[in-house]
Amino acid sequence: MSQRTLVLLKPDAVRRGLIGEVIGRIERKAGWQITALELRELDQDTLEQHYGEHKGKPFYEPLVAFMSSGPVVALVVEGERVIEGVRALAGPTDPIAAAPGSIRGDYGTIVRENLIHASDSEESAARELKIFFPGR
Ligand code: IDP
Ligand code: MG
Repeated sequence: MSQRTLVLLKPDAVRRGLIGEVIGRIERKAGWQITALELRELDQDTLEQHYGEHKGKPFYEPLVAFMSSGPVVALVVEGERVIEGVRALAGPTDPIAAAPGSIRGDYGTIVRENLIHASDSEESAARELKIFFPGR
């Protein structure tokens, strides 16, 4: 089933020079296409919409500060089961618990600075794509 998902390479990935590494892993999956890609800084309003579900949690404010600490790369990826697939490439939220071979498992140590965001369901993907790439 072909799907679309929203991927963000977080400011740590951009600062550490891992854009190519992370995008390369996505590109090498058979049949997936990157159909939009942009380096951009995220404003508070965008982050509030994007991470609204986490508002009020202890990690919310530092997360928003981190996500606005430098540019991110926003991508739309399309292809077979891409929502589940990019989440699998990323690994679980905590990079120490993430298996080696996953993006978070290979490059992360800090939960907040876990390199990549990927939509977690069709509903989230539709909502997040509208925030980051309205009209596409
Ligand atoms: P996900 O990115 O794997 O979907 P979520 O639970 O949706 O994880 O959390 C969103 C982001 O908030 C995480 O990717 C991570 O950057 C940050 N985060 C989540 N839980 C914690 C925490 O316990 N401490 C610090 N940061 C957290
Ligand atoms: Mg999430």
